[in-house]
Amino acid sequence: MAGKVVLHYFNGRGKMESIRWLLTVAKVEFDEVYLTTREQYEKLLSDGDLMFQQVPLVEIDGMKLIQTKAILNYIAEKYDLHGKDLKDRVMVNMYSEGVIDLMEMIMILPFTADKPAQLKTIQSKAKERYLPLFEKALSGPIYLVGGKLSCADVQLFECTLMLEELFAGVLADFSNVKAFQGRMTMIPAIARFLQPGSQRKPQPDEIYAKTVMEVFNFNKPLK
Ligand code: GSN
Repeated sequence: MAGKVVLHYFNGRGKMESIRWLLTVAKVEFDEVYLTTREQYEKLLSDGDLMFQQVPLVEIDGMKLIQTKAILNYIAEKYDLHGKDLKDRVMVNMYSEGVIDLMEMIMILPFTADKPAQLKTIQSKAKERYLPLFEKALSGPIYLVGGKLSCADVQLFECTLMLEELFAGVLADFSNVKAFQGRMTMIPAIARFLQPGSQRKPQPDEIYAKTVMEVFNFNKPLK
């Protein structure tokens, strides 16, 4: 019997937060080991746990998995959150990849030298490229693909919350996306995760950014 799922990452959102969200929706409990020191990272490296010397690392079903998208896909497949057939699955993956592209722009904010410029890019990409597409996809259907909840919905939902944190009212012109967000918050596991005290992480702060920089020996902003 495989033990409890264990996440190895920083005590912050980053690339692990979508995994936390998906496990939550799949109703899978997880423990977390927070990476706070360079020594912990070096230990994971010397133990051979990080194939590409990167986290996230997730212990699940007796395996130690790396690569965020591979991990998300494994969880989605296992818990029936990956479309009903091959054709739905490729659509789920297309939507997912798009949302991840946008979320990655947000994720690098704490490490970006010119934050105002990055915020401007995120806002225009969100309003001109991503939200119009999802507004159309959700004009009628309850979920993005095949009338069935999938990892793409969970990621889009997470992304809409991130966007609203940065740009209040950003969904004002996207009523279908806003309605979708409202429906998603009614899913009991999601409602619980949104409550204070859950394993959901807050917006990145200075401590999070400093820890990441120290653990990886990065000494200047990304760009
Ligand atoms: O998606 C993935 O899991 C990989 N394709 C990328 C993982 C990654 O970039 N991990 C970072 C920390 S999380 N933030 O971006 C990482 O471990 N960087 C250390 C390094 O030396 O690359």
